[in-house]
Amino acid sequence: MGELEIEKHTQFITSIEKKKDFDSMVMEHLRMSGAYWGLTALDLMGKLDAVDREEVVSWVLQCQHDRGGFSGNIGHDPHILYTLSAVQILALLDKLDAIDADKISAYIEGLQQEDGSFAGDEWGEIDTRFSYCAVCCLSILRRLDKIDVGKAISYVASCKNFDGGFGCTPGGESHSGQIFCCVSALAISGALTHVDRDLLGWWLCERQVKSGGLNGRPEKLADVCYSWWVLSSLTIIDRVHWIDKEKLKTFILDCQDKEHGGISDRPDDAVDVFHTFFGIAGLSLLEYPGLKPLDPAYALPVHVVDRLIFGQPHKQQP
Ligand code: GRG
Repeated sequence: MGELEIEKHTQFITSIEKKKDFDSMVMEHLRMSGAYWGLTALDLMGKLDAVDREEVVSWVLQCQHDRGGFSGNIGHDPHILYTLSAVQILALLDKLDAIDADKISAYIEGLQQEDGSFAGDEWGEIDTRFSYCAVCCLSILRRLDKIDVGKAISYVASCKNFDGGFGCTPGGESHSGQIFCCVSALAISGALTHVDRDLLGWWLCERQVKSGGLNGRPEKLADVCYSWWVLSSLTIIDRVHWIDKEKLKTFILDCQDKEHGGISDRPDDAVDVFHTFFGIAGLSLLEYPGLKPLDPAYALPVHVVDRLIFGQPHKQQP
């Protein structure tokens, strides 16, 4: 297992920008989320100074469109997913004053539908991921009152299943990724009463397999990214002690490329920035020594959330 290779992971993340390989080409349209994963991972490791903050902020601002939303890269179309990533990056870098929060709020407000759900962009796909993006983004901007929060909560609650989990739309299969989105959206909106903690906690802790890793739904393979999607949800509902934390820690550390840095989905697979972030994020929730704590609902370091939302240190609601 060994230790978390902080120096190697820092090198891996900061070298991504210079690479012109296949991975960077296929990720070009979602660079904003890639930047959020990389920068947040660096901050958790105490290595954010390895990047040029001004350069990052200038690029983020160039991705904003007239209607207020952000795209995944310059020259692409805006989407709520990248709008959240952009706002998270600016929050992380303490640069929210560089943007017009009312304009972003108007863009998000325009995506809310009559039933309370959210479209991802002008093309109208509906998914509880977008409900989370809307609620998280507006909460960071302190403008939750710009949408119909009651309807947003009702829509998310309507996606709850008999097993305690949540899906993309009403009746959709429970999946750990969607559970993170729904539970976090409800937590941020102060509506966790819609969650059956014991039933959901049981379903989530059943995600741990023999290797110690977590899968996203029954009969699927373990993947490091579920260390975040499952563990953040368990943290919010206060049921982390229902899994074997040491075995999960070992699984994540076994997914490191100890020579070149980076973390993969499973041991010995190719590393990427998505799994590197979610591996480090999972370890942070497991209170791995030397890592800063990450807020399970906002997916931002606790010190950032404290500064933005609470103005002082806080504890997650029990
Ligand atoms: C700020 C952390 C953060 C998130 C923003 C984009 C988003 C909001 C949430 C995504 C939630 C989600 C659906 C995650 C799952 C991603 C994933 C690995 C999907 C793979 O699905 P399958 O069906 O994999 O290919 P399984 O593991 O089920 O076989």
